[in-house]
Order: sequence, then structure tokens, then C-alpha cells
Amino acid sequence: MNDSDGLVLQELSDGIGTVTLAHEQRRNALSRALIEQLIDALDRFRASHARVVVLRARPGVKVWSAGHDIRELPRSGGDPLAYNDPLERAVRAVRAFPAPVIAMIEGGVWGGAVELVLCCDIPIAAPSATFALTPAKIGVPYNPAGLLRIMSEVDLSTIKEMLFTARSVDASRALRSGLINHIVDADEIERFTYDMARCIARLSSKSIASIKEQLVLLSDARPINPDAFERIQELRRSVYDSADFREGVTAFLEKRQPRWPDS
Ligand code: LCV
Repeated sequence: MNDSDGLVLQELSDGIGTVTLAHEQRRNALSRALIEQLIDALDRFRASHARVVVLRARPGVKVWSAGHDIRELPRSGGDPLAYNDPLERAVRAVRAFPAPVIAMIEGGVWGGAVELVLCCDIPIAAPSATFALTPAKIGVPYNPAGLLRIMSEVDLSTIKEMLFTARSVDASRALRSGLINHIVDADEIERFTYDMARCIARLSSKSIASIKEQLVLLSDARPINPDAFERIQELRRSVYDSADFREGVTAFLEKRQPRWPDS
């Protein structure tokens, strides 16, 4: 089954589904339209009982994904990463998929695309891969669900450095800090990834689906008191209702450095 229309390509063979991000002119920005097609591909794979999925970009890309489509961020206040935001829907769709999703990564991974990679079950990267968490570049507060997901995979000191500097980390730093499972040379990564996919496809999909869902439920099981939740919401509102957020988005669209208003 091939579907080459539009922003993602999808293919299913021998129980292995492949979704290829294919919107290079926008650096595979996670736009609403691209996410709809990603979720559609996962729905089709689920209906066809795919036993494993590979999420990738085209071979040799410089940018795996530029993260959330900044053009689609709310322009006049409003939560930039609300529950039904496309990026959040994509993250939930990958986590809820009843089979392992392997992220095969080459090139730069930016912003929310780092979270998308982290919610995949087995991230595998080429040496060219870099990862940057960039909300501070555009005045976005991120969100608690995303921060918790990142915290459950990556050591806190690395997360802080990534979030507070918005600088990229390379594949070896990503491996050391738990962001990815393997670094594999670009000319080997496809063979390595699909060998692992075939290994998974030969196992009990029922057992794996049950274990994957248990792991998601257990990793999400975190007590949080209502005061803390309210405080988090207030902290987020104070940013996404601020001039920083408006300036961050405007500066990106005007292709210039932000001039942050005095806080
Ligand atoms: C829309 C884009 C984008 C893009 N959106 O190519 O993590 S959070 O909380 O911040 C969350 C809200 C989030 O994920 O925010 C997005 C975080 N992402 C970034 O900050 C990365 C923004 N993009 C870039 O820094 C550059 O595009 C990179 C370094 C990825 C690639 O640079 P390169 O020189 O190769 P261009 O910048 O020329 O981009 C090519 C086209 O893609 C658009 C960009 O506006 C340009 O469009 P035009 O050709 O119409 O000018 N584009 C790139 N990223 N995230 N559009």
C-alpha cells in the first residue's frame, strides 16, 4: 500500500508500516495538515494490524523535522500547546499505537519534534542527528505533559541546558542522556532499523501491545496536587499571554532575531 500524496508517505509491507515525513520545503514542520496525514497513516496501519511502525524522513535530509509549525501558533494569545494542538494529537497517537514505533532520525530535530521522537518507543539516529528544545527562542512556555514526557526519558541537567540555551545537542550527547537508543552510520541505519523492525514483527504482537500500554500508563502515573497544577497553568498563561510570545513568533516570520520586550 503506497500513498505518495501530500506531506507524508506511507507504506505497509510484511507487517511493517513506514511513515516518511515528506514536506522538505517546510523542513517537515509539524503542521496541522502534516499531522492529520501522520495520524491517518497510523489509523490505516492499526486497521491492517501492522506489527511495528518506522517513522522517518527521506534519506539524507538535513532537517528531520523543524518542530511545530510556527505559522500555526496562535497569534493573539491563547495556549500554543493545548490538548488538541496537532503536535499533542500526534504525540498521543504514537503513544497509543498498539505496536512499537521506531523513530529513524537523520538531520536536525527541533522543538516539539524532539518530543515526538521521545514518544516513539525506540529512537535510532545517524551521527548527523541533532536535537534542540527551542521554546525559549519563540517565547513559548511549553506544557506540563510534554515536560513530564521529556523528563521521563532524558536526564534533568541535560533537559535544563537544552531548554535554557535552545542550543542543539549532537547524537553522542543525545545517546548519553537517554534521548536516543542507538547511533548508526547513515549508510547502515536503514538496514539496522528494519532488522529491528523484522525482529519485533516476529514476536507476539498481543503481548507487545499489552506491555506497551502498561508502560505508557505506568510512566504517566504521577500524583500532582491541585495547587501545583493551578500554579503550572498560571505560569504558562503568564508566558503565552505575553509580549514575548507575540515577539517570538513575529521575529521568526520576519526572519530576524527577536527583540524581547523588557519583562
Ligand atoms: C513553520 C518553518 C519552520 C517551522 N514552522 O531552512 O518547542 S516549542 O515549544 O518551541 C514548539 C512551539 C515548537 O516546536 O516550535 C518550533 C520550534 N522550531 C524551531 O525553532 C526551528 C525553526 N526553523 C529553523 O530554525 C530553520 O528553519 C531550520 C534550522 C530548521 C532549517 O533552516 P534552513 O535554513 O535549512 P529555512 O529556515 O530557510 O526554512 C525553509 C522554510 O521552512 C520554513 C521557513 O519559514 C522557510 O519557509 P519559506 O521558504 O516560506 O521562507 N520553516 C522552517 N521551520 N518550525 N515554518
